[in-house]
Amino acid sequence: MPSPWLRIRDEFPILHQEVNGHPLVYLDNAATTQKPRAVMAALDRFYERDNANVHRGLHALSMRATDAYEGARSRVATFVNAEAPEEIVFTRGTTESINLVASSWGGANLRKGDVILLTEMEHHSNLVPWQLVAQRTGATLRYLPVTGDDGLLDLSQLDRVLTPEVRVFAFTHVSNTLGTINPVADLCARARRVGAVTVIDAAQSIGHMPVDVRAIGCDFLAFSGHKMASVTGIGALYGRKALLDAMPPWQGGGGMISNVDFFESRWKPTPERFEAGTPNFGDAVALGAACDFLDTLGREEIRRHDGALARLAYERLSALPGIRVLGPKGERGGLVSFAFESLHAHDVVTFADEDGIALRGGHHCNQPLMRRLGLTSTARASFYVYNEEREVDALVASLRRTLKFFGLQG
Ligand code: 7TS
Repeated sequence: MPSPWLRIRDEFPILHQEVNGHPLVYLDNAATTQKPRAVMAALDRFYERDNANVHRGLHALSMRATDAYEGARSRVATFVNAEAPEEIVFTRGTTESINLVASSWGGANLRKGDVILLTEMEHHSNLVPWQLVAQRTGATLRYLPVTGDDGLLDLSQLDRVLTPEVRVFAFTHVSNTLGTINPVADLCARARRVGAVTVIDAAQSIGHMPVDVRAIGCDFLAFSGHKMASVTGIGALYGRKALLDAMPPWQGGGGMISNVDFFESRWKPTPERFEAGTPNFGDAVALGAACDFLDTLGREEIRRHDGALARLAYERLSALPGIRVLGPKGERGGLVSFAFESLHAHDVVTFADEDGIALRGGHHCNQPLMRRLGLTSTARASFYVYNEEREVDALVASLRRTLKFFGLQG
């Protein structure tokens, strides 16, 4: 059988277009990835044949839709190596998954005197939900620092911050600004020793490398479908069953109750307890198809491919004048952020767009980290399975053109 990598770009129709008179070079994959034909076809097939509301009908289509939805749950469970499908709660994505944990687990378990431990490299979606629950419960926030330009977690500080008052330790697997891959299994083991619950933000790892919740040993793990070749509006929260079982609902409505009276109700078991209202079953099917697509490519291979492009970009960009390239020099996730001393990131991104290159510029929802690094914004190139070395060349050529335009070629 030919390798699925050989014709990978044919799987992504959107790549075959020109932007501003140049072939599109899509390097904004950390924001959202493109979707392969197989995922779009699964969505079409579902809506052309099986669509009906789930968990309520006794008719054929509703049963087929329910099977498709629960099949997707099982597929996602095997994708992250959960013990059971019940450990997968479908959500709108990483942000909603973290809000669910912070609101439901945090609301029920945190009190004054408790500490929520985060790191300085968290995305706003792994900061703000914890700030909200801290305000509600009287718990306080504490941070594990990041080392300077290398952008690693400062593990020499871990014993100082990971004290017995820490009830929950929430951290990202891969930083969306630095590209750092954190030692998540070690961090979970350390947290367990003080009895802290662990929450992993896997938004930037789930589509790029093997993610095995049992090998990692985490309690919760949050991710988004749209960053792993699936569609927007669907994602998941993995939660260890014993923890999910003990958590109260966070939204009320149809589908999550076993019995409702005028003054009180009883909840269904997990995961339905956390899925009030009609769930996003169509997009869940697309998420299951994306799991198949990524496993066909092989997640180790994806890690190697994306990491190699990011390291190449890191090296090539480091040779440009007046540039600061962020994050670790060696092993990194599939992205690289950079800032020029004398150029605003928005100018860099606008000039790249003229050359058909899609980058992201800004604070990447990492404002506290940016301040810590003495920056207000960076430009970022982020890679996925369909990117090629020639696209790193195109990026470097475009940046040279921009530097020349501003008289900064050194
Ligand atoms: N966590 C991390 C580490 C992220 O990179 C993102 C999105 C999120 C959480 C939130 O994911 P969502 O799907 O719920 O929105 N990051 C980015 C980014 O870097 N550029 O655009 C979105």
